[in-house]
Amino acid sequence: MDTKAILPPRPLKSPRVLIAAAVGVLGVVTAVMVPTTPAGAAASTLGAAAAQSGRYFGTAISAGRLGDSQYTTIANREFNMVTAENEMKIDATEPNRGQFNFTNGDRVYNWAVQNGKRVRGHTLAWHGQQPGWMQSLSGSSLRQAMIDHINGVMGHYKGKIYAWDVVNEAYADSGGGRRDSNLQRTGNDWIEVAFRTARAADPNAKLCYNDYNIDNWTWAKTQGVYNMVRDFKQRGVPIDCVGLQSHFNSGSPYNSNYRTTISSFAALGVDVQITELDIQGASAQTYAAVVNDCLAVTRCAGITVWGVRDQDSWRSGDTPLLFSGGNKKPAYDAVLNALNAASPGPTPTPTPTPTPTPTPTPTPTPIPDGCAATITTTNSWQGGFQSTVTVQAGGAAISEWTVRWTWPDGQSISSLWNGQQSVSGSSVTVRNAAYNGSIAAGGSTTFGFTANGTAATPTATCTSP
Ligand code: 9MR
Repeated sequence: MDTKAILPPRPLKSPRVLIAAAVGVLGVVTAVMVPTTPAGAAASTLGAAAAQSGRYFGTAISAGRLGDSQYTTIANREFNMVTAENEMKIDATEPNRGQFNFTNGDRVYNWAVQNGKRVRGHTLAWHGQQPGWMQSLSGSSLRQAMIDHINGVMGHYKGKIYAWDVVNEAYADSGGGRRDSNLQRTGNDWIEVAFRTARAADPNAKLCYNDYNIDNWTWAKTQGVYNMVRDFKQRGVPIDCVGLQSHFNSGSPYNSNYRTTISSFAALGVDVQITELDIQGASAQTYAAVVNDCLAVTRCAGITVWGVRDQDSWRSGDTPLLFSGGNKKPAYDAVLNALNAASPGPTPTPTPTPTPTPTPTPTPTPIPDGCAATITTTNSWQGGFQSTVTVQAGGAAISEWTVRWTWPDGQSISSLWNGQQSVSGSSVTVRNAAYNGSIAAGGSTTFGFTANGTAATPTATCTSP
């Protein structure tokens, strides 16, 4: 989806006064490493300036530009959060059903992490950039493919991603309802199924709903998403954050009620992340206003701009970013100054170190044959279930592994990720995938599957030659 139909705003018929009911916040406080900028001294990069108030400042990174030293120099210096612009999307990561490809996703991920940055994952369930095989699916097979995709990608990046855009752009441009799509036609509950699957797949990642044109508080689309998030919080559907893409242009301009949008979502008990910021013409004043609106709301966790230099933008003709070639634009200075002017704000409370309770040292169970495997059930429903299998190396590193088990009651695997399966009757054999055979001494990896039948956790054996 390269162009978006930007429809005229549809103000609510009777804008409602939002009662910012303080809904219990998630009991999770992420400790952020804040680079030390001496008190009173202004930070000289966007990432360091944002970190002064416990926030991040990120950019979209494209794997194809990592060979451009002007690009990587700016990106490395200025930003401390990275989103893969296209490389973790569905068409990139699962080009054929059940065959995952993380080559370019890993390029972006590794560049970010090797340079000390955190990573936002973008995106798992979306009507856009679906591979052909997924476009042609419908009904329960599409629903299953969505679940398998979330498990495959989140399993690969488990424990490594700060936040995932679990569902992207599911609302219609006008009217406040859902967008029609093949995913929507699988049933209105597809979004919550995606979030529940995501929580089980990586409990440490923040789970976001991400969309464009939900920046203006009076627009019906904003209200539609707000009502969904409120409903999810009330019913306990796991959601941690809302991504405001914030692509501002003449059809969808910045409005001063943006701060109300941010604070209203935050009052539901979710973080707000500005995920794809760009502003047609890059007005310094508008960029500063966006930053100040985020800084005004404690739960506005950070800002990501959608590209480094104007020439990198999906809308390069709009010159919407902070750099032109290697040069900082006036908007850059406005953003840096606004971030530096922020009050130190609530220093993120470091997670308190629990007082250690003396426990008897468990006798480690020796791991035979170099590895051990444990099956756990992560999700179950009528007629099916989902499991994660942890493969752990013993006292020595291993370079390949094979896990075997026998089903007790005729269960059958419907889809498996991060491994290669062969099945003979009730006996299952799973070998490592090309990318996860090597495990350091004492380390572990996981693979997962969905299966038909009653949830079971048979004893699994692991061998490594
Ligand atoms: O910037 C991305 C561009 O390179 C792709 O061609 C396009 C294809 O859909 O996606 C762009 O990124 C989009 C993001 O994934 C979701 N929100 C809108 C972004 C701009 O279209």
